[in-house]
Amino acid sequence: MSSSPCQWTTLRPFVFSSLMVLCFVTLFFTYINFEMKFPSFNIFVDRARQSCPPVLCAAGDSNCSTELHHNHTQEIQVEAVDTEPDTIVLIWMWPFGAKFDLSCSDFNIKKCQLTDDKALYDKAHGVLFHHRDIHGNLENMPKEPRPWFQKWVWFNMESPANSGLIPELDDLFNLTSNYRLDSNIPVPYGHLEPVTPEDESFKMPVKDKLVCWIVSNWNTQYRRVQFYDEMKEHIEIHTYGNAFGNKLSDQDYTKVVSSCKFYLSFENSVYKDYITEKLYSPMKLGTVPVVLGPSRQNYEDHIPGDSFIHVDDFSTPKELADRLLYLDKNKTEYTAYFDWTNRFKVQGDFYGRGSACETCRYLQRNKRYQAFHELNKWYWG
Ligand SMILES: *[C@@H]1O[C@H](CO)[C@@H](O)[C@H](O)[C@H]1NC(C)=O
Ligand SMILES: *[C@@H]1O[C@H](CO)[C@@H](O)[C@H](O)[C@H]1NC(C)=O
Ligand SMILES: *[C@@H]1O[C@H](CO)[C@@H](O)[C@H](O)[C@H]1NC(C)=O
Ligand SMILES: CC(=O)N[C@H]1CO[C@H](CO)[C@@H](O)[C@@H]1O
Repeated sequence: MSSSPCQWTTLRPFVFSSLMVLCFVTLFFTYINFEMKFPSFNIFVDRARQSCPPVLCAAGDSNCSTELHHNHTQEIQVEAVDTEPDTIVLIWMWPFGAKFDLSCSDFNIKKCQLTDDKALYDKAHGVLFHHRDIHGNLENMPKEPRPWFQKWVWFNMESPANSGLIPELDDLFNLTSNYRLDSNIPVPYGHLEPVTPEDESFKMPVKDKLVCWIVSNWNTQYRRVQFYDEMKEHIEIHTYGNAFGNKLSDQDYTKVVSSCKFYLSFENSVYKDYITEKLYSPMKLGTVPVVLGPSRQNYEDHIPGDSFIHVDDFSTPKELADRLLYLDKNKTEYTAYFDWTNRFKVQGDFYGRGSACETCRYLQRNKRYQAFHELNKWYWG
C-alpha cells in the first residue's frame, strides 16, 4: 500500500545511487578482505549483489557480496583466508566405487573443499549422491537429519534406460547434476570452447579407413544395432570392441578412430541431451561423427550443425551410406565438416570430479532455499 508505482519512480534514483555507493563500499572492503563465511545469509548483501551494475561487480570479482562488518584484525589475515575453504562438498559415495582427485584447480574454482569424510556431514554445504550407487531401500543414505543449510545433490550420468527408478527419491533432493542441460548443475560429457592463439591449429590426421565403429554393449533391441545391420549391406564398416571380440587399448583407440574418415557415434539409448564421449572423442581426434541419438536440433544445442552427420537426415541407411561414399570422393565437402575447428576445440569432461567441483561453484553462487520435486517424473517421465 505504501509503495505505489508513483512513489517508487520518484524514489528510484535515490535507491539506485544508494546501492551504487553501497556496492562501491562493499567492493572496497572485498578487495582488502576476501573472507566470506558460509552459511551467512544476509538479505541486505544479497540485494546489493543483485542490484549492482555487472561491470562494477566484475571489477572486484566479488559480485558485490561480502561481509559488511570488518575490523582491523581481519584485514591483516588476507593472505591466510584467501585459501581457506568457504564451501564443503561431501561425496557420499564414489561413482561406481571409483575414486577421483579431490582438487578443483582445473576448474578455476576457489575455496572449495571436496571430501569423502562422512564425519564432515554436519558441516557440508552440499552432499553428492551418485544415483547408481544408491540402494533401493535407501539404507546407504545419511541417517542423521539434514542441516538446514545443506543441499543434497542427485548425480547421474547414465540415461534413464540405464538407471533404475527409485520411488523414494522423488522429493528428497535439492539439486540435480546430470548431462541434461536443464539440470541445476549441468555436466555434459564434453563441450566446445573457443580456440586461443596458443592452441595448435587443426591438422587432419591421415585417413586409411572410411567408416569405423567401436561397440562393447550389443543388444539387438537397440536402434543402433538395427541401423548398423542394414547399413553394412551398403558400405564397409570397420568394427572393433567387445561386441566384435576385439577390444582396443586406449592407445589403439586413438590410432584407430583418428584413421577413419567417419565414426559411428551411435548412443546406446536415445534421450534428450544424452550425447556422450562417443561424439566428443572422435571430434577431438579429427574424425567426422555420424550420430544416432536425440534429434539434430538437440545435437545443435551442443555442437555446430555443420560438424556432424545425423542419421535422421537420411530416409534409409543406404542413403546415408551413399552420402559417405560420395564424401569419400569429394575432399572439399568432406573437409568442410572440420570448419568448426577454426573456432572451437573439444573439452572433455571429468567424470564425477566435474560434477563435484561444479556443485561447489553452484553452492557458492546460490545460497537460497531450493528443493527439487518429482525427480522421477522429470527423469523417467
Ligand atoms: C574482528 O575479527 C576477528 C577475526 O574474525 C574476531 O575474532 C573479532 O572478534 C573481531 N572484533 C570485533 C570487534 O568485531
Ligand atoms: C565437390 O563438392 C564441391 C562443393 O559442393 C562441388 O563444387 C564440386 O563440383 C564437387 N566435386 C565433385 C568431383 O563432385
Ligand atoms: C532441501 O530440500 C529438502 C527437501 O525438499 C528441504 O526440506 C530442505 O529445507 C532443503 N534445503 C535447502 C537448504 O534448500
Ligand atoms: C566471488 C564470485 O562468486 N565471483 C564470481 C562472480 O561472477 C563471475 C561471473 O559469473 C564469476 O566468474 C566469478 O567467479
